[in-house]
Amino acid sequence: MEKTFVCIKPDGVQRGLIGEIVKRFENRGFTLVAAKFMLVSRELAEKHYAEHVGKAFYNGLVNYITSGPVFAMVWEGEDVIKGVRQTVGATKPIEAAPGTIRHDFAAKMDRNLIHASDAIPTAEREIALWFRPEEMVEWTSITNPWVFGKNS
Ligand code: FUP
Repeated sequence: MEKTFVCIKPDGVQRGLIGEIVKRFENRGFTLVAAKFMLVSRELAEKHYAEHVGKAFYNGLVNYITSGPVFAMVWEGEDVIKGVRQTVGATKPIEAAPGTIRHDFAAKMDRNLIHASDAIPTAEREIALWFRPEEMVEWTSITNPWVFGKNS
């Protein structure tokens, strides 16, 4: 099943939003398959944000993600990449739809609480960057047929 990488950034951790955010993905029926609470090294931050090298906001972005602990996760489910991005909301919180995490808890792009992969190749790259294979827990949630079941 499809997997995506999600990271609650230092502002989300400092503001005590880990439980609230995890609950929203659990509520949708997605399955948590890896998680760790950690500090992000400059090296990891630079690899994660490699596509933004040279942009005006790049240094600030690396400073932000390395400024305190983060909660990194991998979630699994049908269309989980799209579903998680939908629950996260637009990059600029002021443009995020009501009910999304960024709408409900954030005010500006520089403190937008959370990262989530935007496509299958990105998700594969980010999961491999942040997690070792042995940190991934393969399991099947008993709710799957009630969330991802198909009528026949
Ligand atoms: P998202 O996938 O929604 O996290 O957004 P992007 O990958 O486009 O951007 C990554 C991060 O860079 C965002 F969380 C915020 C930051 N950013 C800026 O600070 N300025 C910009 O103009 C674009 C992105």
